[in-house]
Amino acid sequence: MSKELILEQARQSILKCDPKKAVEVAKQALAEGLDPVEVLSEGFSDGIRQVGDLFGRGELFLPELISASQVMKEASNVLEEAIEASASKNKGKMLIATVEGDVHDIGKGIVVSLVKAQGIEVIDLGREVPVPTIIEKAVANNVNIIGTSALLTTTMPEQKKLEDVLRKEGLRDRFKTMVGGAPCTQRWADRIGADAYAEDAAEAVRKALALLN
Ligand code: B1M
Repeated sequence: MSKELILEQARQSILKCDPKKAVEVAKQALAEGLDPVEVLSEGFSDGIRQVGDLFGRGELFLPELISASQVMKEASNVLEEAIEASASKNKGKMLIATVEGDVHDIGKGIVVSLVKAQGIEVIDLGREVPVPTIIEKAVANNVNIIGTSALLTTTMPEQKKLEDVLRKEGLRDRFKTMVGGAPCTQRWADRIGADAYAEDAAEAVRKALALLN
């Protein structure tokens, strides 16, 4: 089957909320030797973004958004396993969390897989993680980079709070920080004083490697 057809089937499986098809397409993509990162970002992720647009325009409702994100998770699990299996040697340590009040963790999961595959050890704290917990775990695990993901305009301020608390506690120079998530921008990162912003998972890897250097 052609790559374009597989990518289109991946998109459609999300738009049609079909978990069986999504897992089947993910496995077929791997069997045909396609790049799992490309299948995730140009196939399934494109599908979930289209679902988000439909939801934003009121053409689709919350239960459908929830179902589509569950299908996305199932497909991601198959592909992320393949991405992580190709991981190389350890180049540093990064802690990643979705900020407090925010349950969106699909994109963070992709970032985690790609960063791990590049040989960076990742401590993934999951989602809805309060700033004090992020800092406590970063110190305890002596990480090099703290990365936070925020998908809601209402939770982005948590990324600023992290910078403020790190500064207040005299810990800011001990870590590099990276922010990401759909509403974030380089301008936001500059404004709050984060060391890096990444638009997608591939850029997150490039920026993390640069920060470690
Ligand atoms: Co929600 N949601 N959602 N949602 N959701 C958005 C974000 C929204 C834009 C949809 C819309 O209205 N069009 C909107 C936010 C509006 C805003 O803030 N201005 C929204 C809303 C409103 C909500 C609720 C409030 C809905 C409600 O309850 N009425 C609610 C909030 C709950 C909460 O968090 N407290 C809610 C809930 C949900 C679900 C639970 C149903 C589900 C999340 C499931 C999950 O993640 N486990 C969900 C989903 C799936 C979405 C959309 C459709 C898709 C998000 C996604 O997974 N994208 C989203 C619409 C959209 O983004 N267009 C939407 C695919 C993913 C691969 O991309 O996450 O951007 P992304 O990650 C990318 C980059 O951003 C970057 O790399 C990733 C991979 O390339 N990146 C990083 C991400 N983190 C990074 C960290 C880094 C570096 C890069 O360094 C550390």
